[in-house]
Amino acid sequence: MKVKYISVLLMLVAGLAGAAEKPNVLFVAIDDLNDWVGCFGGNPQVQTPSLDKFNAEGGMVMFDAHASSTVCGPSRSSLLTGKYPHKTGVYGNTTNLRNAPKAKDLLTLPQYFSTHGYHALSRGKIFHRHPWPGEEMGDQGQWAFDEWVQDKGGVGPISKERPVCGLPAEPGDTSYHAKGFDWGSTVGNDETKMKDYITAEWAAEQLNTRDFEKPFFMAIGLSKPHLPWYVPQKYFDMYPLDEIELHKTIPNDLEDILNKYGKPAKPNGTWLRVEKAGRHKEAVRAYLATITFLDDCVGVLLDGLEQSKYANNTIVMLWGDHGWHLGEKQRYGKTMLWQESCRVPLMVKVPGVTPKNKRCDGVVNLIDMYPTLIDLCGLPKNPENDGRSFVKLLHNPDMQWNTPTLSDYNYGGHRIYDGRYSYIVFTEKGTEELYDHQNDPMEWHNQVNNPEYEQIKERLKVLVPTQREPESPKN
Ligand SMILES: [Ca+2]
Ligand SMILES: [Ca+2]
Repeated sequence: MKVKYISVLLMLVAGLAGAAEKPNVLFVAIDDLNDWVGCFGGNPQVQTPSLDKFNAEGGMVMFDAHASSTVCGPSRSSLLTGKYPHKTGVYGNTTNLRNAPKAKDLLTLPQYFSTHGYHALSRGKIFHRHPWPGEEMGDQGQWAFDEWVQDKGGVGPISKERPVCGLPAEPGDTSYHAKGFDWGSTVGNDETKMKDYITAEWAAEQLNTRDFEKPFFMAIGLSKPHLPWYVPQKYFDMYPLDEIELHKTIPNDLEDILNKYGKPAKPNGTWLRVEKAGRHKEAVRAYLATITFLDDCVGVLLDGLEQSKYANNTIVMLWGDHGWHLGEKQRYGKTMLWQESCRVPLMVKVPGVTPKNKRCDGVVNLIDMYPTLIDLCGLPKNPENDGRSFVKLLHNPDMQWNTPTLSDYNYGGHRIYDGRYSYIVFTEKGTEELYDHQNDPMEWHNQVNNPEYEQIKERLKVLVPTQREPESPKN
């Protein structure tokens, strides 16, 4: 009896010790941030001291990371369920994973942590928001967390005119960009009143005032640099307009491309009206200003972690949900399968593992975050995960890691990328593109009809999914 009692006691102690050893996770989503981050080098003008400091302190730059889909809803649904859009039918912003027969019963990442001994808490945009019966604020993924806090705050722009920037949409344009593509300075010049700042402060306060009984999975969503680009004037002042340099583009870039309907590719409407008004520098400046505001919020959050008792046992995974075009391929926005839409900033800090000031060139995908995090935390594998853990790469960031990765967009749109070549196909009309990033990083020259690239095309083409789930019901 006594022996049995002691062994039970030992098991309990061992169990507690095991729980104490589990690392915490700080999972940080940033909405619509492309590679315009100092340590990613996407735009040498950008000022992102907090993200650069994070890199200097062990937040490794995952330089070749890609989204599983190139717009908020499906990107987030996919990385949070661990399943590609072509397997769940969650293709667009108007499809909620909770209505999708192939997605609704999957355990999302926060739920997986919660069912494996973690306290899952969140504030800010992690899931895409959808209307939902009985939920006044809509379905924001509240159900996926043990503790969920509605974000709040925000200050409007000084001008009551819309658009503030004075760049009206073309008549008949009903797209989101018709009203949403806008910029201007906010009332009060005070970043601390902005929603993302308040969200970051909230997170820092939790980390510095609470004794979590369980290891935590804290998901923090920051909403900038998503449109509209309304931030305090001081951020605009950091980027004198006459010093703004535009990305180099070539005028006939679209001439070698057919779009998903099999028609010649065209510039998007937003680009055309900025072009017509001659205001590209202002648009670029507004995005830069909004990034630097966002970076200040990241600083509040990460300094908060650094000052807390959780600094040395918390894994940080920070990611943008897809890229953003600012003039490349004559577009503003996302939703394409080109590099500027697919590639994302991803940074990972595993205390004691990831080196300081390090850039890793392995090819990874946001859908890999789910299996990587559960692997890092010693949780059992989830057989439903489409992605693959890159824990080995985190331990050996210079190893070769270029298994081709997939990005989906809409029904039938796929891109296969292996670190050098990208192959894009829209299966409905069979239109294809192929780019060689070694000599063409901006994807200016479509090589799909070049016989020299035939074998490469065939190698990547066989990796395109052949089974596609129909689009799941709209909200
Ligand atoms: Ca987004
Ligand atoms: Ca071209």
